[in-house]
Amino acid sequence: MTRPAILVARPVFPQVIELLRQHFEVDHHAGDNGLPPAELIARLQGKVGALTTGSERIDAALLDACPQLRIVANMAVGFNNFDVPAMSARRVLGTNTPDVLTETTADFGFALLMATARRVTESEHFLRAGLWTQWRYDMFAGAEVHGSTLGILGMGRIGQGIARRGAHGFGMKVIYHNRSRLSPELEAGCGARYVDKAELLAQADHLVLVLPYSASSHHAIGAAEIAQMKPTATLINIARGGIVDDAALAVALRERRIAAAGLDVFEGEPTVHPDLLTVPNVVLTPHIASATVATRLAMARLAADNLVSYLTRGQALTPVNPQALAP
Ligand code: 8YV
Repeated sequence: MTRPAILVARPVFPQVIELLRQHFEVDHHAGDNGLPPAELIARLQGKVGALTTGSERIDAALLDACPQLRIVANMAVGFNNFDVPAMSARRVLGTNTPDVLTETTADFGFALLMATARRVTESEHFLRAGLWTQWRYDMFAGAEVHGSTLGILGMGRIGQGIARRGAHGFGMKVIYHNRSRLSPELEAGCGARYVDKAELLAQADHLVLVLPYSASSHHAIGAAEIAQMKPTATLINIARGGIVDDAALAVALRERRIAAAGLDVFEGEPTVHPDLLTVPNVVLTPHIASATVATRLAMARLAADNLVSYLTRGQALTPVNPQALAP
């Protein structure tokens, strides 16, 4: 009996490829660069499943060109690279990797907050450039973290993890805004108080973005929102590029309308807005919030388990559009 064929569209741990080879004919694109759309379509011919990352766009054109595709397993919790209605209409299941990356990503949100507030990378560049010849009382003096007000926009699992770290670890006053308010129990558990978006912008000393990307969150933080923030505030984006208007942010950073920003995600990544590369008061990282060895392995395993479970037993573990399978 011929085994089902799948495409792994990005380099993945060898042990996960081995696991997949126990069940499938595996075509593994192990190159460092992603497949351009036309090549992705070509490689998907004859494949019933695909393991993707957030950078492979699964849209109607791709689905129409790959009618045999039944499941796309994203190695990411975010799935804004999926056109979910188009997938559901064609009965293609999508899966993501929730939970396994929550605490690791919250850790990184805090790492970026700390690095940004305390000017860690800016001061390291100064040291490496051999400029440390004297001392001044305000040399790389940054913003206080402990005891300050932490604002969180988007209060899912990762947002709650960041809130717990802020409230319980750093004695911060935590405020949040979200489409829906948490239950009183969850609010108490993570020490956070619900506020409207205007109050969040006005009160936060450190504003962390952890909301999913969609048409309604596009440029949720632009020039008008930045203008409502404190001039001493920092802005941290570990959510998705496009939630922040990067061009407007670069202007605001240059003009010191806010103190600093920490960005792990960018509009049009891996390309970064050139103006962000020239302002000193921004910490830039290449979308690594979930990148610990253990967590990336757990994400890859969960994506692989979704493929195995669905294609061999008809049941996925973490589907994002179970409605695709409704009779
Ligand atoms: C991924 C992420 O590493 O899970 C997500 O949504 O943004 C990251 O953890 C990235 O999308 C690659 O798939």
